[in-house]
Amino acid sequence: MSKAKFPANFLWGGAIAANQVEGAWNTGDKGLSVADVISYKPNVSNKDYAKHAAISLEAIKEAMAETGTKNYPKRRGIDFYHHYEEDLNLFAEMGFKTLRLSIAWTRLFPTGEELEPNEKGIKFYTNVFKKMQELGIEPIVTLSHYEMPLNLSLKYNGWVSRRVIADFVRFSNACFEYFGDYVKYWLSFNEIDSVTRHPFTSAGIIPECCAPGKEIQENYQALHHQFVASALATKNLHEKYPKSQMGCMLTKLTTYPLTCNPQDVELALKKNLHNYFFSDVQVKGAYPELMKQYFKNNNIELQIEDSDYDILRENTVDFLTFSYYMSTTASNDENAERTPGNTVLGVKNPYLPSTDWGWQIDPEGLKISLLELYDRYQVPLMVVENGMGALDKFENGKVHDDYRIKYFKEHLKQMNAAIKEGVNLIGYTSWGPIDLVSAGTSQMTKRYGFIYVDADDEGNGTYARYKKDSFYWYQKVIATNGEAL
Ligand code: BGP
Repeated sequence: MSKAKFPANFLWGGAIAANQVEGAWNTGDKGLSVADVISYKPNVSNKDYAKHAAISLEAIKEAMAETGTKNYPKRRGIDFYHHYEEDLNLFAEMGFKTLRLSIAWTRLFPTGEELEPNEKGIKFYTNVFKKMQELGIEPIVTLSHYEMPLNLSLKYNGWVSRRVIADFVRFSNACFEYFGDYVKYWLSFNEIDSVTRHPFTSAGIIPECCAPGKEIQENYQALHHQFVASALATKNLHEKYPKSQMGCMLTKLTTYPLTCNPQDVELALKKNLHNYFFSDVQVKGAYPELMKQYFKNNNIELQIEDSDYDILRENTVDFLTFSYYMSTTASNDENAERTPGNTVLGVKNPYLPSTDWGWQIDPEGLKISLLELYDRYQVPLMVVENGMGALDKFENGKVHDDYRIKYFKEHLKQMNAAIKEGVNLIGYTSWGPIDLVSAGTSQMTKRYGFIYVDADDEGNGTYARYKKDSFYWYQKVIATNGEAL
């Protein structure tokens, strides 16, 4: 393969989320978010995560009465709240052109229902954006990344209620008003498709509060409200800041048939079409016909107002972003070996190795995903999450993470191959450029970073930052615009 060549101005960087890094869960008048009540249970595998995340009212009550952070790792994160200058300096040292980060809704609107934003929250993010501007790091901001106000979840069963649209629009308007001069790229919902996999973290849905037997319908109802909210935010952004752009964010779950048995092919196709449903609505502005029929066939009746269709059609996103960690495989054979992965239980692909957490490593799948997405939508693409959760060995202030370098190298090469075949890819932000608390397992020791954070699963440690071998490797990749791959 000839030398890698990326477009000039390619946005190299990393991605973090407020609830996994900030900590300071009750500082600055911040309210409780859904992430703050997710407890850490040692040895919860990804396979059990969906169950674990389907929280009960009793568990929420217990969490609300608890004032500590020991059992609730997302309350402490990596204390980015107090370390942000140091961390941004480290990102700048790596040469980051961009950083994807999210704004905690509860720092601005502690219960989600206030009419005016909390000044302390505005101040914190203003400081962060000012520092980024100083360092020449372009922000990509996710408005909602698994951190909706817990109050909205308890009072209205989260996004199931239509009224939450107005709360979100007020929040997003405040973000545009206060941070619009610093931010050009916005994303509405992180992995919007995840409502159907982990409804609580993604949409504040508490299973006990759903109408009996209607959980699936209510998940899709919540999703519809998020679609409308995202479109309204897009509308407001375009009106106020015509040069700014809104993107959608999808978990790219590229699925292969395990065999060429047409039944397996059909199953894989259906899974892929379901994955595209979420981006179809946001990029093309309409519900796909097959999805409408799927709802009918499954007695899923959604409350959709006539004007919603116009809102969706008239306010499509400007670009599409996605997370890519692995591919999955589908089979009709009930006995086929299963493997866990990003809350998706797929069939084991015999051609692929796996990470310490059983996620199948498939760099070529990234290229396939890019080709498929670009061919389908013809809008600029960004890979906004990709990386390898691993058990790192920290010795004498160093981590020799050659496995991570290998993972990234192979993925970036495939990304470059897709660009050479014509895909308009404008940026790449690796997931967790600094170690952070895992979304799925709440572990600290599932590490993704180029930067090591001295903290363990129970929160013990100095929280000092150390550069891993991969730090210097990524620095070189960015400095050469990918040529040093
Ligand atoms: C995505 C989420 C991230 C992130 C990542 C890795 O689904 O958007 O928030 O954490 O997956 O998952 P995990 O933390 O479970 O390893």
